[in-house]
Amino acid sequence: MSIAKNTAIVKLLAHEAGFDLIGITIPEVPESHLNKYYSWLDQGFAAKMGYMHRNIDLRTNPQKLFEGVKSILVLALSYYPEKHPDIPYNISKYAYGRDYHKLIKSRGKTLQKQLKIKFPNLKSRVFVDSAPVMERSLAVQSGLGWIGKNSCLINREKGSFVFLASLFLNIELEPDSAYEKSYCGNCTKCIDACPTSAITEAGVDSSRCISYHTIETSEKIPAEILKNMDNQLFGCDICQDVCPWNQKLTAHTEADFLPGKHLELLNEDALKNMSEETFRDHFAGTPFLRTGKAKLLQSMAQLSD
Ligand code: B12
Ligand code: SF4
Ligand code: SF4
Repeated sequence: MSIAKNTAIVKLLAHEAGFDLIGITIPEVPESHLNKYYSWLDQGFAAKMGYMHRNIDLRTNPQKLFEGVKSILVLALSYYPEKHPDIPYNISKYAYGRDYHKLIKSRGKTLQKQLKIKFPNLKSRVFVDSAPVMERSLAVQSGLGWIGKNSCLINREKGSFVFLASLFLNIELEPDSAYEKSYCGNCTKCIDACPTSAITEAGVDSSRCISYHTIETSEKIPAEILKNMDNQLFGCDICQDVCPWNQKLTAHTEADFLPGKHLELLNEDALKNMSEETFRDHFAGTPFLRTGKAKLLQSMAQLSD
């Protein structure tokens, strides 16, 4: 079969597996993106996420992560919801429902199975978030959108409330053209709205980002950040909420991303009286599990002080 035909089949199967956006790129990270990454690290913008300094070789060289990779299928799934659930805290939209890694991994596996039927010699691997893969960079390379001033990948139809994933494949496919344009123009809404001035020309400074302080570290939220926070318990969507490209989006239809039962017990009283075991049972399969009860209670106490 021709490369063009194979490409069409792969894209069709990826759509059928339930992904909203699909692009293809070659397994190379452009130098301009690498330089962005290095300068981000050099400025200390990874804060205490030590893992961002590790496995640089794998991160910057997809061949080393998956030997024999010839094409990368970049996949995106919208999680834009209808409204914020009625709960006592502000939480990021991505935490309303079940942990997105699970749904995306399972869709990725379904896709792998379907592809294997069409291409018996296929070898492939799905990556979502946790592996040393430069997902936003790959998304730009595969034509899905541009990197906004808030650092997010923005697609003209789906906006930026999309998760990214990639499927590394050992077959040759026709790459899409990289996204060369930015549609941010003179807009600076995200920079102006960020309550902690975390958005810089060199990217987001994690040590100032509310998302980092409420999700990625068990340390207390520094007073200087806390004083600018508006009841944000878990993550931050401000720089995306204000973005003009996110104003007329259609809500997702994923049952997994609808507000879940776990939100009913996301309050100080309930958590205080909950054993670790009950916490793990109740928050199993949600993004709150990894953050843990102690950090959530600590943030709740800080927010109410
Ligand atoms: C570390 C990390 C964080 C850190 C640092 C964020 C940051 N901006 O770098 C913290 C904890 C703060 C964070 C927060 C959030 N994160 Co996060 N995070 C990551 C992770 C694991 C790595 C990102 C990274 O490498 N950062 C370093 C910077 C330098 O790289 P980069 O942002 O990817 O940008 C690269 C390219 O875009 C390119 N590039 C950037 N700008 C430009 C401009 C031009 C002109 C060019 C040519 C290239 C270019 O170069 C960069 C280096 O390659 C990725 C998953 C992954 N494996 O990639 C998820 C990821 C970026 N996060 C994601 C999400 C959803 C979030 C939050 C929205 C969660 C929340 N609501 O709280 C916030 C958003 C904050 C923000 N404005 O960025 C999604 C983003 C989806 C999207 N549409 O962009 C990802 C892709 C996870 C996923 N699989 O879906 N995150
Ligand atoms: S996620 Fe919040 S704190 Fe982080 S850069 Fe965006 S607006 Fe600023
Ligand atoms: S708010 Fe404006 S500057 Fe920021 S990402 Fe959106 S369009 Fe770009």
